[in-house]
Amino acid sequence: MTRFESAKEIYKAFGVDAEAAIAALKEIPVSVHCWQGDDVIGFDGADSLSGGIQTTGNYPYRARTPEELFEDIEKALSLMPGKKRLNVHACYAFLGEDKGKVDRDGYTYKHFEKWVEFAKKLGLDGVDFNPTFFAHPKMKDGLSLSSPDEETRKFWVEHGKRSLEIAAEMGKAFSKPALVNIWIPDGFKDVPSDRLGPRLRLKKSLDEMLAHYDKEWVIPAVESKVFGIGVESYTVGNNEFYQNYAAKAGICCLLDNGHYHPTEVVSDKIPSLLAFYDKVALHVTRPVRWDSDHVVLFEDELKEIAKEIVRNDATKKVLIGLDYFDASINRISAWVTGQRAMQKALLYALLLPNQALKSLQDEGRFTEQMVLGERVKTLPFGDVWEEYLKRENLSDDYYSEIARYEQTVLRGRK
Ligand code: RNT
Ligand code: ZN
Repeated sequence: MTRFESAKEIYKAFGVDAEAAIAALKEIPVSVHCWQGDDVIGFDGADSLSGGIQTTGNYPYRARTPEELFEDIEKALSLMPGKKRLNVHACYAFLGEDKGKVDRDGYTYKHFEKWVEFAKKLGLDGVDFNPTFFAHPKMKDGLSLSSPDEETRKFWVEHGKRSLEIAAEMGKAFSKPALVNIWIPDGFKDVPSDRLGPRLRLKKSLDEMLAHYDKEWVIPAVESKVFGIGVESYTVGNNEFYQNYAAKAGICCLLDNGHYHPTEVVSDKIPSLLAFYDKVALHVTRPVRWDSDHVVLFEDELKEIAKEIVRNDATKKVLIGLDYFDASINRISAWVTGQRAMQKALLYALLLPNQALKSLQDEGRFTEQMVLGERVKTLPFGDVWEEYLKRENLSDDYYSEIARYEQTVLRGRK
C-alpha cells in the first residue's frame, strides 16, 4: 500500500474523500500577481515604489526588463500546481513607441496584449487587472482619486475608466471575467482637518469611473486599507467606506489580510460578506506586525481563510489573488512558496470533515467538536499533498530547480 492509499483509508474513516479533495483543488483558480518579480516597479517609467507600500531586501537578480520578468514568471508558474490566473498591474504596460507620449489616462488594450498572449501560451485560466494609482508624478500631495485638484482627480478617473476597458478585453480573450481591483494609497501622514471631503471626492470619482463598464466581462472590486507607510493617520479608502460603497454600487469588496488592525482577521470577514455579496475577492498576503507583504506561508490564519472558502461552498464566489513582495530572498522561490502555501491551505480545508464539524456545532456538542477538531489536525495531510504534486508532475523540492535557474539564468543578469 502506498502512503497515499493508506492516507485515503485514514481520511475515509473520518468520512473524507481524498480523491474528491484533489479533484476539487484542481478547479480552484489562484490569481498570481505579476509584481513579485520586479519589486513592484513596472515598465512605465517608475524607478522606485511609493504610495505607502514598500519592498525591502537586497537580493540580487530583480527582473529589470519585460523579457526578464516574463522569463521569471514562466519559471515560477512552471513550479506551481493547480489552476492559475495572472494578475497584471497597469504600470506593466508595454508602451513601445507610445513611451513618453501616452500616459496612464490613455492606456489601451494594445499595451497589454502581450500579457494576454503570454498567459495564453502558458495555458492559464485568465488574466486579472489593476489600475495603478501609485508611483506616478500625477499623484498630488499623495492623493489620486480623492484629490481636491480637479485636474489630478480627473486624470485618475480616466485611468480607472481605461483600466475597466482594458480588463473587458482581457475577460473576452479568455471568456472568463477579469477582476479589476481598485486600490489607492490616498491618505495623510498627520491628523487631517477634513476627513469627509476626501471620501466624498473618492465616492464621486468611483461613481464616474463605474458609470459604464462591461458587466459581462469585468468584476470591479475595491480594496480598503487601515494605514500605509507615510500615511499613518488617515486612509481615505478605509474598510467602512469601501464596504458601504461596494454594497450600494453592486460591486465587489476585496479583502487584503494585511490591511486591518493586527488582531483583526480576514477569515472571519469572509462569511460576513458572503451573507450579502455574490462574490468576495481576496489579496492573500502575510503581514508581520504591519502590512509588510511577507511571502505567504502555510500558517493558521491562512488555513482559517481556506476553511471559510471551502466549507461555505464558496470556491466559485471567493476570488483568490496573491499579494506579497519580498526582495530579501530569491524572488522566484518567494512566488512559488506563497502560491504553494495557498494551495496547501485549500487542500487542508478540503480534507476536513466539515459537515461533521458543523453538525456538532449545530447540535451543541461542543466538547466533541473540540476533540474532533484536534484529531484532524494530525491526519496524514502531507501524503495527500505529495500525491497531488505527483499528479501535477511536480515535486516537493522546488528549490533545486530554482537554484539551477539562479545559476544558469539569473547570475547572467548582473
Ligand atoms: C497595497 C495593496 C495593493 C498593492 C498592489 C500592488 O497595500 O495591498 O493591493 O499591494 O496593488
Ligand atoms: Zn493588496
